[in-house]
Amino acid sequence: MDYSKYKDQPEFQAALREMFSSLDDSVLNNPRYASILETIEEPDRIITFDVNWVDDKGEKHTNKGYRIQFNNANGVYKGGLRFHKSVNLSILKLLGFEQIFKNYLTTLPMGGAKGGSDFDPKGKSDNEVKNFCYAFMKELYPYIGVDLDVPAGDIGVGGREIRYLYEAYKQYSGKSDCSLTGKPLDLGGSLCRTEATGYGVTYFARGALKTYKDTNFKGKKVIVSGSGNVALYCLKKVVDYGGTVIAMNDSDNTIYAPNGIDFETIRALKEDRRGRIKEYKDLVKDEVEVLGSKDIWSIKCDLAFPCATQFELDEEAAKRLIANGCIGVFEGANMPCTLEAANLFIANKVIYSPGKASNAGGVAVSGLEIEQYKLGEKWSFEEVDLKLKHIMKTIFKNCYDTAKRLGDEYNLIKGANNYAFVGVAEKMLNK
Ligand code: NDP
Ligand code: 2IT
Repeated sequence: MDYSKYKDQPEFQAALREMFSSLDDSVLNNPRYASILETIEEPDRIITFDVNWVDDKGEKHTNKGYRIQFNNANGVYKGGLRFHKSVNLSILKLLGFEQIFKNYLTTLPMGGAKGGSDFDPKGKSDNEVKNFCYAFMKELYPYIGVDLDVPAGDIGVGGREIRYLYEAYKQYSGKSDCSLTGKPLDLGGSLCRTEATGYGVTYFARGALKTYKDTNFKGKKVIVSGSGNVALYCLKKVVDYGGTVIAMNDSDNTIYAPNGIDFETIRALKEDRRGRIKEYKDLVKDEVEVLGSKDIWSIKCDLAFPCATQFELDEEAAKRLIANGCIGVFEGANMPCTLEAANLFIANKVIYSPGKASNAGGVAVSGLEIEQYKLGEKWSFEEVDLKLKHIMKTIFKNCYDTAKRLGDEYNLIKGANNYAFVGVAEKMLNK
């Protein structure tokens, strides 16, 4: 595959390299898949628009808005919206491409999409975020719908933003179908969606630890990077299972708490007050050290859950984790490890799970939110959580069995990619 044509889209190029360098010869040389190997990198549709919004002083601003409808062979376009100042087409194509295969892995009927804006929600008032969300949806609403394209959250888009976006969607379209997931409960959201990605990556890790190393979370020192939606609920479930989360970060700082980070304290700081992670030190009596954001991977741990953003963990960080005795790295974020880092883990028999497999719990429960809407049902937290556990177990089994069949048991990149590529390709051929 010639990646050079994407030299101006380095993030997307990295996603293509991860996929195509992992495909088995039996897939790459199969004439049945020849045309698909050539065309799958092209999104079906890229929608771009200007988002014109007004701040609290009455000043006008314009941001870029995007929706990439990548592939709907496996069902309705599905994937989150990201609001972050770094957002561009290359990053969204990486995320949209990953989403195609992730969504197939969930076993639910969903195609792949992604979208967002370079709008920076940091330091904006609720009213400014609301103005932005309404302006964004004014442009996007004609392109989405429960049987067409169903966005959800991602970095910078949580319950508050989805509320504004959904209310705007209803106002502009006159419809109240399930055209967004991750909705607050009063707007028809699903129980356990908030927890789903973080819980899901922990369920995946639990199965992998048992299968590869015949061990569990009890007594393990764990690093969870980030401190947003995915990281918080990963911490919660790791602690439920007997592990201790000793470090987390945001883009400014790392907190190192050798006796463990308290879930409710960090949740309230980040979710309720939108505070910065270094403030945690003043909220607890325990010993807490505040370090630089990048220092997180220098801390000695047994398990690592990168849950912040793409390429946060590079080869140098991987070497340090391995030297420090880390036995498992489970991606909660999308492509947080560089391919060089991931290959180092695999070569050293550190369990490594690619995000498209281990963070699929979020979009899986989004799929269950759509299912509940279509059936006119409301499932209990326990029901959804049980279905999530089952889905994560199935994802692990399919990836692990494929890796083993290909003679590379520790290579879950191969496991996930070969399983999902063939599955998506067959859907495309049968469309
Ligand atoms: P949030 O916006 O809730 O949190 C993002 C966290 O990552 C924040 O702590 C943020 O810190 C940190 N972060 C962002 N950029 C950087 C950076 N450049 N360096 C260090 N830290 C950074 O997002 P989510 O928790 O929802 O998403 C986290 C990851 O998980 C993303 O990769 C996302 O694509 C992925 N994901 C999310 C799912 C979901 O359902 N939400 C589902 C599956 C995957 P700061 O506040 O300083 O920016
Ligand atoms: O990366 C992801 O899977 C998400 N941000 C969740 C997408 C969704 O549609 O729930």
